[in-house]
Amino acid sequence: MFTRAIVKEPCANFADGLTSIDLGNPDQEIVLRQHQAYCDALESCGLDLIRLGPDDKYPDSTFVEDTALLTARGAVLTRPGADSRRGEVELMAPVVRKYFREVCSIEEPGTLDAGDVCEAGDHFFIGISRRTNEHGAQQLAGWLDSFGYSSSLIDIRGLSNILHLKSGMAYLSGKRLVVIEALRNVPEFSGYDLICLNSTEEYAANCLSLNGRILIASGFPGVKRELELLGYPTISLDMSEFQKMDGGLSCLSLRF
Ligand code: CIR
Repeated sequence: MFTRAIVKEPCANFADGLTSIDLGNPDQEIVLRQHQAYCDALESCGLDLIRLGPDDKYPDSTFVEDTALLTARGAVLTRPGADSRRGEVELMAPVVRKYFREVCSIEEPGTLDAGDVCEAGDHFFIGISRRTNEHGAQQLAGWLDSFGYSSSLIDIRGLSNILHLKSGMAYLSGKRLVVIEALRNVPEFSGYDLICLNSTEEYAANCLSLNGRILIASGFPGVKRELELLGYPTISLDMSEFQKMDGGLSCLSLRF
């Protein structure tokens, strides 16, 4: 069960953040409205929110997920792959230390964005991407091992359509994963039950399983139907403005 989540309000210059997609500029008023709806959804799943104020120094800082990995047995502060985001970790560190006794860090030359880390029960999939390098992934695997978790590394550098591993997959429950087509044949997923999304619904792969419900991006009826047929109640959220900045549902919070 998750009981808390850290969220951070989008700053006024959110539109100056990093992006690789050409979907236009986010509209700040809608950004704030969508962020509030996201916070409401977390609360409706039973989470108490730790709300951090906006920080104009870091336009991408509302994507808090990338700054830390929070597990039931300890936390790891990351070292984001993008220079413009590295300072976000310093701001997050005291918040994480307040709630976790065991706090480790990814150190140079490692880089790691926690958007590349997918927790699946006691196992973690770690993506090696444009942001997370092999040093960072190996350091994290070591920390997870010291916490008693297993992990496997998945190289996604050849996949141009996803920024992070979790842009293309999510863990639901038991042995069930949602994946995009390009990840269907990943050997590390053998033994898992895969829900494979068709190419028009790939953005919805970044869904979020929270205390028995699944938050999904709205506008993807196929995934919604499939999840509901499998017995998962869903909550749909409009994520249009975050998608413009390469962000998804998981990126906007740190759950623990
Ligand atoms: C970035 O490029 O770093 C941000 N604009 C988006 C980060 C999305 N985070 C995530 O998928 N965990």
